[in-house]
Parts: sequence; C-alpha cells; structure tokens
Amino acid sequence: MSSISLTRFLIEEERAGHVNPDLRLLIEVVARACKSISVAVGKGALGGVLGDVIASGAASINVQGEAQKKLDVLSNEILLEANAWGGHLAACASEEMDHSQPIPDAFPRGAYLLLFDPLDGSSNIDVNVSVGTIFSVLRCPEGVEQAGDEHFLQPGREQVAAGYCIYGPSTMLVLTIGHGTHAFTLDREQGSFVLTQKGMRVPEETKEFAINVSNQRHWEAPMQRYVSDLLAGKEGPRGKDFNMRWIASMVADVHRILTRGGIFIYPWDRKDPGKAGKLRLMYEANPMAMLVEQAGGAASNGRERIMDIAPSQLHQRVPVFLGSKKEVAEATRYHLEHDANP
Ligand code: P6P
Repeated sequence: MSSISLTRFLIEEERAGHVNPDLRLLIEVVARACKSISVAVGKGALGGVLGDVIASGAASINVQGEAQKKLDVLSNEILLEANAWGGHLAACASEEMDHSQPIPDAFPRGAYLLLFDPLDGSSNIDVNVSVGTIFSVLRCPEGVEQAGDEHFLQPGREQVAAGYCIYGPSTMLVLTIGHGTHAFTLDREQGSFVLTQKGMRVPEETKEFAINVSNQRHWEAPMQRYVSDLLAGKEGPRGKDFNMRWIASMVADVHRILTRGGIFIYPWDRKDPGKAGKLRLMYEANPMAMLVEQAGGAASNGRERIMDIAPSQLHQRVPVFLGSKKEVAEATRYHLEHDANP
C-alpha cells in the first residue's frame, strides 16, 4: 500500500472540509520546524547544543529561575522563525523561554494563534531520554491586527488543532484537527512525515498509571487515597494489580498512553502551594487533552474537564489527569466525593 505523507493527508482532509488552506499551511510550517528540531536533538553531544545555555559566563536562567538548556532556546527560535514566514500571528512560547528575547513583532496578521512548548521535558535531554514539542492552535478573533495575551485566553474546546512531535528512537508527529488523532513517522530518507497510525484509540480501562510518587506526601487527601488504592492492587478496593511508569517527559508518557492506554497524572501538591499545578494549561494540558479526547480518552483537572477551563493567565498551571476514560473518571470520582464529604 502506498504511503500517505502528512502533506497528502492534509490535502485529503481539506477536500473533506476538515481543514482550510491557512490551517493546513500552519500545520505544515510547524511540522517542518519539528523536523529541524529533530535534527538538532538527534545530534546529541555532537551538535554542541547540550547542557545549559551559557550566557556571559553563567547559565542562562529563565523567568522561573530554571537553567535553560541550549536546545530549548534553539527549538524556540526555530519555531518562532518558522511561524514568522508562515504568516500566522505570534506564537506564545512557554514561559520557560527567556522573554528578554522579544518575539518579533513583525508577525503578519494571520487567521490563527499558535501556542507551543518548544521542547517539553528538556531536563531529559542530557540523559538521552525522549523529549518533545507540543503545540496548540486557536482561531484569532476577527479584526485583531496584533494578538495580545488576552486573545490567546480561550478554553481548550476552542482549539482547531493540537499535536506534539516526540523525538525518540523515531521522530513522530501526533496530530488532531478535530477528526481523530493520527500519528506520522518521520522518514528521514525522504525527509517527510508518513502516516503510520490513523485513528489512534485509548483503551477505556487500564492497569497502568504514570505519576511522580516522590511527591505523595504533598498531595491532597483524595489524591493520596486514590494512589494508595492503586498501589494496594488486587487485594485492595480496586481489585486488580496496577503497573507504574514515569518518564518525566510529558510527551513520552502521553505517547505511551495514546499507544496502549493508561492514566497520566500531575496533581496539585503542597510543594509550592501558590501554584495550581506544575503543567501549563494553554500549551501542555489543553493540546494533550484534545489529542486524548479525540482518541476516545478523557482529560480532567481532577474535578472538571480540562478543555472547559476558562483561562485567566497565559502561563497558568493546572492539575492534569488524562488517559483511559474510565480511569480518569475514577480518579475524578475520588476528588468529587472528597469535596462532597471532606
Ligand atoms: P517531575 C518536564 O519538565 C515536565 O514539564 C513534563 O514534561 C513532565 O511530565 C513533568 O515536568 C515531570 O515533572 O516533577 O517528575 O520532574
């Protein structure tokens, strides 16, 4: 059977009325940028871009006081440059990016707003673990010449497209334009993404959970009870044994869940009570939630659907429970029951 490239897939989706030329171009621009990032990531130490950004003798520190990895900054620049000539309104790079580098304000007016986390999981780069680029696409409100933060503040259900590119043993682009979730594998010889999984489906039930258990003592009560019951296995209230995975790279953990099911959780914790969670709503939780829901899964913040959350800040954080629909519902039930009977 002849292979279907991303370009051909998008043309067929356009013929089906699922995507218009503007959005098709934007997705192609992002995919092209991801190919460049894949080359840079794939070089590893040979590319001279591992380690922290060394600026004026000290590692560059981002707005959160975290050392920025050179590849983070390079990936951000690749996406911004691609977006510039892609003719779409400003991308909103993740807060981790050094905002002292002003995003070029010469972006021409476009129909869409692009948000992205250029290299999520970048702390794994130096230990050669899969990392990824996450992106989300929203419509730009009519008549806006230069998008401001306020134009990006739309709930996740308004996304017209979402995806990630995972830089692992193979580079894969996983994409939804609202008609299923599909995976494309980069054919390095041809230099194009080829459709390898059409219509990914997340099994409704699972025996596998992903969470950083070292934070357990900082979780709220329903979260403690939920995970304790998972760990109790078939002797416990869940009546079955569970397996655990935690790669500490959201793209890699979510890709596993899209491929074989599971539940991914990054809950609120008391480590930093002022933060609503670790993961960002606009360019981590929302795009992943759209991909997972389009694959038959679910995504909640422990109490409500992630894609119904009305954002108040561009870089706001949110607790994340996503994956197998029945397991997300079970985790959410623990929280709602606790709220009803604290
Ligand atoms: P922890 C990576 O830094 C990230 O934002 C996600 O990709 C990942 O799921 C999470 O943080 C890992 O967090 O606390 O386990 O290091």
